[in-house]
Amino acid sequence: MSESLLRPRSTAVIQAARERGGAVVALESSVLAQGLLPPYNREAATRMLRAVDAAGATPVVTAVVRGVPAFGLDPADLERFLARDGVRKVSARDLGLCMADGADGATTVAATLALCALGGLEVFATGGIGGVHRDAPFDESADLGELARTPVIVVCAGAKSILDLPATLERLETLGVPVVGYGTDELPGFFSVTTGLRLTARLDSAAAIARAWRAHRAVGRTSAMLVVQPPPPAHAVPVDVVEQATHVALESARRDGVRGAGVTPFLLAEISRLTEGRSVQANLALLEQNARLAGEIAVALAGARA
Ligand code: PSU
Ligand code: MN
Repeated sequence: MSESLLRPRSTAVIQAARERGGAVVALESSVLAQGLLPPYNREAATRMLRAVDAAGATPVVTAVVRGVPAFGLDPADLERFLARDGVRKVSARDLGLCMADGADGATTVAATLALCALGGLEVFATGGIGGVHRDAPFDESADLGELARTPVIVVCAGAKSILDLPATLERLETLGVPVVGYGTDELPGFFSVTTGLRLTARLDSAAAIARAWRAHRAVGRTSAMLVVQPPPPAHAVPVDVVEQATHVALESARRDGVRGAGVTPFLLAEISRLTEGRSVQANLALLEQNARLAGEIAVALAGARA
């Protein structure tokens, strides 16, 4: 890693975490600055940070802070990101541009993976990854390409339900990204528990995931490994409710001509409105649960290294 590229505090955060046994979990910031509206984005940050910590690992939110890649946000920086005040949505391709402009950038899954590679982080928790969009198969999230080339365990609730999930699963296979169900044999539906899409791998403990990860790396694989778990059933939204809202939201996006990086935040906000906030409660619950599992996996990996 080129240490000089990072804020001094970031280097210190990673160093301190390594000294505590190396159990570190990266968290993205686009879900905070673009994916969820206030006050829910603050709740998401608090719940995820606590969950990683409670599992015995160190959480680090990745971002570009005033042009500098950062691992861990100072309280004042976090406030700016939560206020969504001039904070860009930064994918992997935007990192250099955001840095050169000295701007604040909230990192998507793709950009967070790029920063994980830079900082040597191996475990990352998010909500749902991007993937192949419905009715627009040429609109494929840059998350997929980065997952194909970045060796990081990504804990999520599958791909966001606004996407073409069968196509996304096929692309992950083509790209050589293993998809492992944690306590499930099927791909979760992000806001909902089931999709009916069968997975080819299932592991039921953090230790088993850590073992599979070490083997994946030992055999020279440089792709990510997706670990998927459904949202907690108490907060999940029934598939038909999500689908109905998604159809309406997609129609609005088409009508308003929403394009590019704006599509995902627009659809998530519309679905939240249409489900009267149920999707947001599911999103918060699954983010927390994913952060906890990522913390457990990071602890299992660190234990094996010690
Ligand atoms: N997970 C959530 N909410 C989000 C996201 C993930 O629960 O808003 C973000 C992630 O940062 C992901 C991005 O990388 O949505 C996908 O955006 P796009 O489809 O434009 O690549
Ligand atoms: Mn896109």
